[in-house]
Amino acid sequence: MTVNVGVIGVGLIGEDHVRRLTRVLSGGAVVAVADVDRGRAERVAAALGGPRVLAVGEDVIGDPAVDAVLVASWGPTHEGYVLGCIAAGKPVFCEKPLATTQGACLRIVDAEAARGARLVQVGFMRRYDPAYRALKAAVDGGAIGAPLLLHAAHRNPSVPGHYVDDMALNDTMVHDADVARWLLAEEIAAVSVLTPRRNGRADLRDPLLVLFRTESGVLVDVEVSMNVAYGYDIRGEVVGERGVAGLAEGNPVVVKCRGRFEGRVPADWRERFMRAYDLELQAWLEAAALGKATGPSAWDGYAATAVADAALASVGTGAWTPVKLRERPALYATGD
Ligand code: NAD
Ligand code: ISE
Repeated sequence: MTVNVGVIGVGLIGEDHVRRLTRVLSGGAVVAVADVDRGRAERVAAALGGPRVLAVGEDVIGDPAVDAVLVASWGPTHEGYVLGCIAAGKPVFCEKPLATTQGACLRIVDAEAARGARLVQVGFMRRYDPAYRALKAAVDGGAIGAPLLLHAAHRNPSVPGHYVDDMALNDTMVHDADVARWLLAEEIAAVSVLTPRRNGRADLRDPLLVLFRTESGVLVDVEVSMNVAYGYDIRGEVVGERGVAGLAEGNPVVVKCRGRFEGRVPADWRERFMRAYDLELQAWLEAAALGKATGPSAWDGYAATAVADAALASVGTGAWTPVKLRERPALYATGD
């Protein structure tokens, strides 16, 4: 069966997802797109298989030819589209963040839980990345003992012009919140945000040092940098009771020459996580063909945004701020 997909928002990642659905993955076809920038939607549609261009996102959700919807518009617009998909009974892949406030995420959780079956997959693609999967397998395998610390860095070479301070936490750091919850298999109980001297290369609160304390007392430190210039660099290392497990440098090849060695730093998230995006969307198509959803859930989207909300409350003072989650509905009792 071919899943006919409608895409809302065809900016950087929306266009890339249309490309992979059209040219890389199997079992899906993009039949409709919409973007508030209609010219952009027309260019993307013309370049990539010629799906129909519809006026607004709601038209994509309501289109009888669309079996499942991919939302890749700006974060604050996600809630309305995801709720629309749930109301229409259509599987939806929503790019992270699920929504930019925990109140909005809870409205989605409530709507899906009331339906009694999952329709939503959130774009936390790191869970599909082969290196992160190997790291999780190493931690779960028990060889390093119980985790005590997780060191992480999330370094962007630069960010787009519309990027504002809060996005470092509610758009970028949400990945690190999700990875910490997934790797350590527990919730984050409290957050503190420290603000060092600013990077003078941009007018942003940059970098940030974000600390999580998990329910069992594991401490997580995440450097969130928006303007490191040298490339896109994602790091993670779990310190256990008797060993450490960390993401290796991602290079398939290192060149040694003239007394130096050199490897490549990925240019951006598209390069670093290309395989992860392919795997997450292939899994989404396979579940959508059955009218279902698997992988990172609306609950995971809510939990990560709750961490971001607590982080935003800590900015300026660095005070440890509790993350208070609602009781988890039975629908989200298991990982999938
Ligand atoms: P972008 O600005 O390049 O693209 C967003 C597009 O959405 C634009 O073309 C804009 O015109 C369109 N848009 C905005 N509001 C709309 C609406 N109401 N209806 C239809 N179209 C609308 O941004 P981007 O980098 O592609 O990010 C889009 C989303 O994807 C964000 O939520 C972002 O956090 C997420 N994202 C995730 C990853 C990842 O690694 N998983 C990477 C990049 C972006
Ligand atoms: C972007 O939206 C992403 O999701 C990337 O994975 C992340 O690294 C980047 O900081 C965000 O802006």
